Amino acid sequence: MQIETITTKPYQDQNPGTSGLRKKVKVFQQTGYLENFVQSIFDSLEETQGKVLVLGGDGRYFNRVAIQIIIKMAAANGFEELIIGQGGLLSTPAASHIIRKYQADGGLILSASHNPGGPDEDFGIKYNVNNGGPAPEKFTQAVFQRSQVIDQYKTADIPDIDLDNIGIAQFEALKVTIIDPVTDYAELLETIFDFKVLKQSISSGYITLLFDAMSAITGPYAKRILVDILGAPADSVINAEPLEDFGGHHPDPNLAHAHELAERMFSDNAPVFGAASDGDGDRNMITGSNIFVTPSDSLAIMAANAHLIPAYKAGLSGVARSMPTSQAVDRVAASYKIPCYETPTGWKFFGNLLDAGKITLCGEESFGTGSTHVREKDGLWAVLFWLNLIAVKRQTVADIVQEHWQKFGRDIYCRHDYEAIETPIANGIVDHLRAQLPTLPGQVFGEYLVSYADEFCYEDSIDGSISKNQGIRVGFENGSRIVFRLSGTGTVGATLRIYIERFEADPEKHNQEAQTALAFLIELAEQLCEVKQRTGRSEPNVIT
Ligand code: G16
Repeated sequence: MQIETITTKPYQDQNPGTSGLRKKVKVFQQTGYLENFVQSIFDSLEETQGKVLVLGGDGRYFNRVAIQIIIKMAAANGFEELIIGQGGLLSTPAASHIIRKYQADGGLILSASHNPGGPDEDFGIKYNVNNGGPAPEKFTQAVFQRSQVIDQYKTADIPDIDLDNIGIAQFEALKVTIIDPVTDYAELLETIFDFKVLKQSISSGYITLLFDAMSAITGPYAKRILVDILGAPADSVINAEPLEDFGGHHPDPNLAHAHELAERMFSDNAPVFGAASDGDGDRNMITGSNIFVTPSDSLAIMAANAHLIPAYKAGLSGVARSMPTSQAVDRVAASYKIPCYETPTGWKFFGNLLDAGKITLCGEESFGTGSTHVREKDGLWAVLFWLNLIAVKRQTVADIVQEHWQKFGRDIYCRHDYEAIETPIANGIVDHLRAQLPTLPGQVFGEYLVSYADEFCYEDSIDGSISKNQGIRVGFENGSRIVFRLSGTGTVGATLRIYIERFEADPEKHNQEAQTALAFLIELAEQLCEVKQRTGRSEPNVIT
């Protein structure tokens, strides 16, 4: 094979965010843009010669084009084998599993997750390391630095690969293996959950369910696992065909974007269980008949009941949550006397704790939960976890939630997002908050006494690495919190996220609507950051 070295000019904006590089498709289509970033990744690896790389994406627009480019570059950079999902498809958790199962050296996952897809929308790419998880910050920073000075990339003159047929092709030293994207992952889930009980509960009609794949990657996975293997009726999975533009929707599993599911779940004849996943299959939204379970509560409930799931019956070594996630799981950990870790936003921060066996379960407010089984959050895993709980507890989703609140109290929680703010305005908001940090402690707002105000800085207990500026926290003496952060996953301007929580021990007050129960803290948060004055907005774009 002939290898060409192409001269290129660096782009200055290839700084990976919370989860890889996410930009508009048109940005990725610029001459050499994708190639520069991929070569920067390859250049930042210790070795590419003779290595094995997993490759796949969520099927969004530009996925197939990008895969062909990457195959040629991988060949030129000396990789020995590429393992690619049929059609170029792999969900993020499946990619993580395949890296681990086949002991690959790493993987490139092509996705912009829950961001919309299409020629005018978003694309993304990230590198996962050999534990199956997202590369740590040290690596992503090295890639960014390399991308700022890169002046050439390598590509090989091999023909486009047929991505649609399972099998092995050899191009001189490069082996290209096209695999079924679902089989390995489905087998993994079968080792975790009680498929016999699940089949019985579904076939007997005890569990009725609805899964919204949001025209994204989980369609084929959900059809195989929920319908073909577990026996749910075919119409239990909606929007099951992955589309390059997700049918024009945001593949974001929340009540606003999964509206078809939401309408069915909040109707008179709602199924027992409803869920949705996102573009690349790592997020999950859990609902039951006429109830929505917040991701923070879902994590806490999973932790409290994990011993009922076959893979976790020996108990959990520990749990972790991202800093802005509610403290509900902390209460479970305290009650079970297991450690609870608080990490910055970004799944990559859980990797070391999972690898070291310090935690078994972890999760985030951003609709992500996962465990030691892979090194990514996992949407369908969370769905099966809940189905397994319903099947063995013989309770509805609402009853499971109520029982949990009775036992542990309720952390009433919400997040307000102000999207696409002009970057200087968003930075001004953060600077304004930062300036108040020294004087906030000791101040009283209504019944809330500020006990601390700081900027979250994380020291990884395994490798000692330090991550600064991970969000501004205002904590109150009664355990309530307000957290402010700028998102690291948006592609237009800046997104301000405001996270608000308050603990309610009194069961009489557990069924309050969150926005009402948190109204005082929401207003206080808005005043502290001056978001409305500074942006001219009257309300957030999304409330979750
Ligand atoms: C990614 C990360 C998550 C993070 C989420 C939101 O998820 O993997 O850890 O919580 O982004 O991040 P941010 O608040 O910075 O936008 P995904 O599903 O988008 O890959």
